[in-house]
Amino acid sequence: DQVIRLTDYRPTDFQLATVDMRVQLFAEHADVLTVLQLERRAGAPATADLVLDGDELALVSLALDGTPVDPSQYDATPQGLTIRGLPESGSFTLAIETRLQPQLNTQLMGLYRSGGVWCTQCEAEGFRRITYFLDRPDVLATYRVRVEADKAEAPVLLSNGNPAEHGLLDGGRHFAVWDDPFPKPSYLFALVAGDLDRLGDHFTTMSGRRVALDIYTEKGRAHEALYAMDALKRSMVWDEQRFGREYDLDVFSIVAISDFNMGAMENKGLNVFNHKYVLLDSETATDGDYAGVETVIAHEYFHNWTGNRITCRDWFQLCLKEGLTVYRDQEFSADERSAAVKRIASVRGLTAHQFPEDQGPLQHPVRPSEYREISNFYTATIYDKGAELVRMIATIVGQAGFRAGMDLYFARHDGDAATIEDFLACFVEATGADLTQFALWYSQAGTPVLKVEERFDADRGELTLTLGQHLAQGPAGTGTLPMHIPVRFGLVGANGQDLVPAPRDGAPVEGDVIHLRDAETTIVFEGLGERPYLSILRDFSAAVALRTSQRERDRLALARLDGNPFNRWRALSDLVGEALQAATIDARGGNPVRLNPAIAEALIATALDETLEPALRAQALSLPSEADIARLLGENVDPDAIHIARDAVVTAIGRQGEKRFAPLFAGLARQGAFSPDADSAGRRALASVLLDFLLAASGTPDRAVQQFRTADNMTEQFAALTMLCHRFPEDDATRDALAAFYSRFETNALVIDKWFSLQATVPSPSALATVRALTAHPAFRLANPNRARALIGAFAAGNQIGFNRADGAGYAFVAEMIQALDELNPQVAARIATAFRSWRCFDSGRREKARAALAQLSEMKGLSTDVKDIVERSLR
Ligand code: B3K
Ligand code: ZN
Repeated sequence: DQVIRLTDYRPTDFQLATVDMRVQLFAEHADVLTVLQLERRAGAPATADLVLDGDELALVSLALDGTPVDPSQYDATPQGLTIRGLPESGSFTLAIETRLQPQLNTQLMGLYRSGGVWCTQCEAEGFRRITYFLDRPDVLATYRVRVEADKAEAPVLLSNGNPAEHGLLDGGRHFAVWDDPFPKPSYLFALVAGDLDRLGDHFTTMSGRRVALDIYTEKGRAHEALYAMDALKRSMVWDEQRFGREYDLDVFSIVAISDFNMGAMENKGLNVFNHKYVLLDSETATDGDYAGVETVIAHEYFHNWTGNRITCRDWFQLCLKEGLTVYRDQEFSADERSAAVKRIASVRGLTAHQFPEDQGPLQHPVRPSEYREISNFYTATIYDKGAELVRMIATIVGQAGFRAGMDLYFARHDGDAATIEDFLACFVEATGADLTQFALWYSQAGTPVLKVEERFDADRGELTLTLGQHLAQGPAGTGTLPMHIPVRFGLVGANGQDLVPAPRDGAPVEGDVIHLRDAETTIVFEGLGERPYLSILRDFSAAVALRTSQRERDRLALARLDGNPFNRWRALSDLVGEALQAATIDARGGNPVRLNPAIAEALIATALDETLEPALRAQALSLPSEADIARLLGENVDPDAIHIARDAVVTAIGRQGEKRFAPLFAGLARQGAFSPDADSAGRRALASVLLDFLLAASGTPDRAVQQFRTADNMTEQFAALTMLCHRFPEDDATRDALAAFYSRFETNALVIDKWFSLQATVPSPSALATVRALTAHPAFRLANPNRARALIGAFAAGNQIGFNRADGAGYAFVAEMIQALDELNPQVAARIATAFRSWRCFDSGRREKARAALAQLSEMKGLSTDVKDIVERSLR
């Protein structure tokens, strides 16, 4: 396995125009005939060989313009096909036959079977597991695909594009032909065949075209796709209104599959989804699941323009489609739900997942310059930091400028395989902005620290701000130059009103944005009659780690007064974060944990503040997680102390607020039928955090038992079960509830996944024994990615004290499971292995145990490139 470098990019020697495929599906094998129409590129060497990618392929036959090719003219291996002596000019056809065994494909890349259904996953390099091909995103072609199968076994036959023909064949078989008129790279190819139910609907586009919308599910479950269908239609409307983007084919289909490596895939006109992001109803899915379905449906749909109509030149440009599409789905959710709550949730996700990645051994720039295994680069950095960069561009050029730049991007690059430079050029040309320095964000890895100091001169009425940026050189070694950081801010007056800032002439301030470009900048605001409260980095306008000199008093005031709801949340969150760090130091020293009652009071007041929407109050009351506290502490972390401290802080807040929380909790009880809408979900979220405080204060499980028994929806039932398991793991009531839950939902894999993850995340050193025992449970299947993630992934990434046990048994167990999983599915194994990424933050005892587990893993024979890459980078 070698390193692929951005600087080595060059176009192919051959150009591909059309792909004509026939895929014949049988019980034990599949025959694939692929006819490529090719031509040597102008200027390419006349003698250059055609080198096609393959992965575990078997060549059956090869013909050039209808004549079999002499074996002396080509070399075929499972990993590639090289053909010599092809025509110097003019177009020619190559017919390639391969034979596959989809039923044995446990990697779930290429063509495989899931619950009897044939389906494909090609991004990034799965198409080469179906046929020999120029399997790279800058090779675009139109596809015509004929699928054949037994009619009873696979009444539904799908591929990309529009339906062209279908009919019967001998022996109970049938066929369907699909035509995709839009040139696409191979990673967007899809094929599905099986006995599926269909939920049908339609959408009329802004220009009046009727599009058939179909969601395919396993038998008997089409009704569980109603919410997904609704989300799809809302996404289609939104993209027309917000970005002027219309859908382009006659059909748009989604297929829900139970064995899937990730969330979903945006194949042209035929999205294939993990069924987790399609199927749900109120009895089996939580509010979080509803929000997840809405987001993923929107995300994949938005890819039709940002990813499919305009794709990436090479995989180094992955954030061009992923960061941009995440930005688009975030904006959609902000418009459909509450913008402030969505922003808080996104930022919490970014700091919980991307920051540790960016600050540890797996750090890489948003546009990497090299990789060994591209599957390992579908990361929080590419997706979520990538989205933050797009958001920063929007902040720099303004909303109207952003739309103008996007319009130019769509107009200029439709049908292209584009680069980040192409994208940035559109904003520069549309708005006149200079993004030269900003572009460093794409190449420099790491989280910049933004330091803000303030000084108020009461006599002169002047506030002086000193802003400094610092980027430490990390393991990626990608540079530390000062970047262009847009810092949104406000000056808050004593009554909470925003003062109009008057920066001294020449200051880099435009409206409410400071443009920090230097390592350090000083800005003076004049004409202030009183000292304002500084509300800095509003809405998290840049992906930085903020350090302020702000005092507790100011933060408490901002938590009450700030007109920017995001910053109001952050003021509280910073206060609580600092309190939790101090509490951890107390706990570690064996001292009683203290909490400033004023901080608890600020939280309680926020909970009771009826002017704030319940979902926002719920966010304010959800304390930083144990992993968040570990990240804030940064080094020599003792997760057991964190657990004790956090629990003590929750109990202290619960006791202080109990009398006020109880009636508030009772008042949130719903009248009438369940609804998954954002307001109702927000009320449930608030009730749920209140319940946790009440349980901590009372020390008895009664309220949770009651809620578990009477809930008529999964959100409330699962919240109660979670609190029982986490707070009262040894209680009989908990054991009974877990058993009742299992037998009620035994046949619903998605709910049983929740049952597994819940037990994997019980914060106790004994969770390891539970998890190990659950690997022998009859319902556990390592080969099913959702199940493997639910048990092993959840334990490794979501159980701070279980995984990081001081004796190293958690690390050893996870390493052992990664090795076993790697033999089946390297991609999923590698993803789980990323749980080790923060190992250097722990105390020296744990560090040594983690290093040993990683080192042992890296020496295993037969390890996949995927896992080896993660393990070796983690050790660097
Ligand atoms: N583009 C796919 C991800 C493919 C991951 C390949 N290992 C889903 C998405 O981001 O929309
Ligand atoms: Zn995506």
